[in-house]
Amino acid sequence: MLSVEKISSWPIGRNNERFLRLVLRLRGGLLQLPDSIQERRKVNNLSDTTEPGNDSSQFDALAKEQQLRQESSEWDTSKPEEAQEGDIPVIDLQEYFQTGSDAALDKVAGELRTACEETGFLSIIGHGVAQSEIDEAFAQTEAFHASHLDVKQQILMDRPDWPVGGMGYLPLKNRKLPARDTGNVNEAFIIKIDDKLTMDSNQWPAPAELPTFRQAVENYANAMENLGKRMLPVYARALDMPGDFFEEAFIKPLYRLRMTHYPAVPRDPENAFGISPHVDTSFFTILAQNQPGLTIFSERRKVWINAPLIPGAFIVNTGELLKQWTNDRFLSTRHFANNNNSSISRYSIPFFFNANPHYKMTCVPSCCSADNPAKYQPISYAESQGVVQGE
Ligand SMILES: O=C(O)CCC(=O)C(=O)O
Ligand SMILES: [Fe+2]
Repeated sequence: MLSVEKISSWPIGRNNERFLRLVLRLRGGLLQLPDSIQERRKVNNLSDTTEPGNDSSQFDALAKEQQLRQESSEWDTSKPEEAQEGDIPVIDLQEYFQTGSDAALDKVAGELRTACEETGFLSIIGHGVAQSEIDEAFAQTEAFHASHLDVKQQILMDRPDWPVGGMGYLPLKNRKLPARDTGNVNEAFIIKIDDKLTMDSNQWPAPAELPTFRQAVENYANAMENLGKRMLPVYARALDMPGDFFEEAFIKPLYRLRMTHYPAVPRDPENAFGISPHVDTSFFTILAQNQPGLTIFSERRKVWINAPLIPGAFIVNTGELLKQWTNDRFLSTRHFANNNNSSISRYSIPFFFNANPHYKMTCVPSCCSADNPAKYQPISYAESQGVVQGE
């Protein structure tokens, strides 16, 4: 396991002063994140679209993150229970995807509405992504993490000589994504795409080491983007809106694909989590997992429940972006993960799907009224969740 000394020897600052500050904060067990919104925007490659007089300038993303972080430290996660039937609804998309019929759309939209209002998590089957493509993504995730540490360190996330932050290799016991006092006992490879960032903007491992990696990751990311877009009419109809309601916002969506390894280690004395309790900042997240290990909070039963593994299914959860867009109608549910199996590595591949970073979200009309006014001013992902990146 990596010590703070080891971490502090990495060249993660953009200049000496900033680097020193980071090391000092690390040693103090504080956030490993830039101080100001401006620095966070730079690291996350987001332009500052906040204009004087724009109401969204009043949204304080760092304050929101700190609030979420504070709340998460108060959650009692000590007694998770096994999930009961119906805790995480299973939605079959096959008929709608195959026929495209209005009746099939209405049926899945009704199921999705209930799931998003009551649970915030669901499983999808009949999604059309070939099992061979999912298996290949896991094989590549495993191969990447099995490669020598030097291969991974060459593409270290936020290294000073790579222009865009938040992509590449995130080491074990990282205190980022989400930022917490105890490091997250996972390592990850992350790509990020948006209206300006392409596959070439990302950091890739040397082809000599992993020759088929990049193509397989691109294929899987494209399959997820395609699936995400095909699901948008279901979300629109679930909110009593026309099927194409979200289309314009997702012409150039921002997404992140994260290939995570949870090593087989005993729960550590600091009580660190595989990934600490958090909510996602996404519109929605599509998660594939090879072993159980995800635990979510059931708002209905007010208990933490262990999510079962359904072979071939994806778990989908609403993030903060969609929660805010729907005036808090759709839940963004807290969750964490551990590797509960002490002898086998766990791998998971979440795909975080967001709108175009600069698309202004105005409260979905069916979610606000004179009696239920909009709680949030029109705001874009870049101005709000993009700075937080808490997933
Ligand atoms: O690995 C998992 O099951 C969940 C991962 C997760 O919550 C995340 O990366 O945001
Ligand atoms: Fe998450």
